[in-house]
Amino acid sequence: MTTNIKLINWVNEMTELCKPDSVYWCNGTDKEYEQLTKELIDNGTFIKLNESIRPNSFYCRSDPNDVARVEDRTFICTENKENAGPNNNWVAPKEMKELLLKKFNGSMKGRTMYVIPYSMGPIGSDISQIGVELTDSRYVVCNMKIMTRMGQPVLDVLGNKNFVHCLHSVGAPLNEGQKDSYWPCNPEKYIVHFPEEKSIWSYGSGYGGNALLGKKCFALRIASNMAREEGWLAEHMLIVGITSPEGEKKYIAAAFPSACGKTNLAMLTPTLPGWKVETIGDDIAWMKFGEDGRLYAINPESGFFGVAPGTSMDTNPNAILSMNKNTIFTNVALTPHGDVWWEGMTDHQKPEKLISWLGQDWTPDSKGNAAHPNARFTTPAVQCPVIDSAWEDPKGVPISAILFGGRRAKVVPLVYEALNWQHGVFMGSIVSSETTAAATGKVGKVRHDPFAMLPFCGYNMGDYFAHWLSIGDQADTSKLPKIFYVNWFRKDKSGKFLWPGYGDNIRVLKWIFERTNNVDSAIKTPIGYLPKSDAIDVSNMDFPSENMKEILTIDNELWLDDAKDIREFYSIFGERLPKNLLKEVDMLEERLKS
Ligand code: SAT
Ligand code: MN
Repeated sequence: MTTNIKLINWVNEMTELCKPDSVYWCNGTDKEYEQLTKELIDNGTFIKLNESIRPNSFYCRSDPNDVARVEDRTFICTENKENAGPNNNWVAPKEMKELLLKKFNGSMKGRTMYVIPYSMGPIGSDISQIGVELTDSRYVVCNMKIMTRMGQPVLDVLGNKNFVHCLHSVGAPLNEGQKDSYWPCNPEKYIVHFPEEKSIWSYGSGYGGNALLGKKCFALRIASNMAREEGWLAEHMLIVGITSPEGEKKYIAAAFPSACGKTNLAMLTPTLPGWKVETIGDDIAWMKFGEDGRLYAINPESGFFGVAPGTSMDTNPNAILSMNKNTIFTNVALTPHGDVWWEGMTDHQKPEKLISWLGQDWTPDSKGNAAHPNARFTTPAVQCPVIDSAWEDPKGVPISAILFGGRRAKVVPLVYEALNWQHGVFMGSIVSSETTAAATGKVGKVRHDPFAMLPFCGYNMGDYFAHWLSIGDQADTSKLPKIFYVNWFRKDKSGKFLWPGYGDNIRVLKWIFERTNNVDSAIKTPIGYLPKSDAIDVSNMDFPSENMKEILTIDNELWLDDAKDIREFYSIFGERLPKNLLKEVDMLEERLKS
């Protein structure tokens, strides 16, 4: 329980507005989780998986129209439109509030409103932040239990302090006697952020980042605003520890757009003997300067909400092992034994007969996938066999390198290194990637996704670039992480991936690791430092040197085309674009032409 008057008053006000049948304060215990999962089974939302194969795990199908983040229904409502920027949908706060008050009025009728106090980051860490989510979805409560630290211990540290107000409703009130749907939601969706009052109002969707408000809404969109005000960074990045055969350990953070293999990189099984990779986080990093002047990162989450399709014992054994118990699976396929399956799980052997994510009989001859391409597993981070011993360290871990990357079939080489911090910020700002199924819309289209933050930056991205530049100005440059750009997805002329990726990515990480120790293994090119031709370790691997040459080639003409495209993209930010980034394009073009 709590004596926090702000919280109590807000819960009362929202109860009056949403008119739930009852209000339940979550304590965060396993017993509570057990009760909620029972109720979800009774409602037809969860199917209990075979206890002897996958203990304490559940299968869930969503409404086929509620399967991913809805970027076109996501809003940043600031007083001044310019502060939301061209990267966000904007509506004036007053107008949006009026509309939302109508939507939320009575939206929880016939349901329970759950109060979820949660901490993003280890409870009590200086870097952590507290939010409270009010939701009428039990599915959300169960996922929040895995993805965040939640319940009474959070109220205890919250005391009388303020918190991020997060209101969520699936927008499906129940009339007296009306039977509930297995996945209640509303065709009309609003994912709305008010950065100036640090609140989130989410209506109509029960899925992932639309509904688990600690994740993208708080830990990225709201936190990016806090970070800018307070001089830190809230980023769409995984965090891993890498240990060399000599026993030297370094931490790196890496930003990739959704569904580009962040979870795989975060749990990588190295194919180079003696190297070790350990996981701190797979999606979000909050970074602050420590007393020693270095950047320290925490993972604000406590679970993984990972993409299931493509995950296998070959591609990511640690993810597979993480989810062998206590896991919620959403929109994968169900086997006759009461276990789960998805495309790419067992390449050699497809199951004979399944029930698809749409609830239909499915055989290998059926049309369409058995699992939705954005099907997810929600699993506790502690279950990862390679979870780093420092993953809950309240101080965070010191970051030696920052990686940016995207999915690009052409132009971008396997890896290159920034000339300096400002050039590195430029590299982050020009991230572009083929779109994936993590958001609704067309898949496979190249779009600019600066810092992999385009859908997650809660303010004008021009100001965000300036914030990144200012982090460099504040710091002792010798202590800043080095910045790199990687591209695992380059293809040859016939359309085949040139680089095997997955466990072999350690070979690129090894080069990066060595570069942070100033090893002389790079050559200066117009786009930055590239590995010398023999600098990427390809021992015990069948990788022809022609392929290495091709994957490290830069074509000046193609890069000049990209530079033009960058200018055009930059132009949408108008006056808010830092002049120094335009200078970086000028300098890039000069280097490419000389
Ligand atoms: O936003 S989600 O949490 O649904 C997943 C993602 O886009 O990375
Ligand atoms: Mn993500």
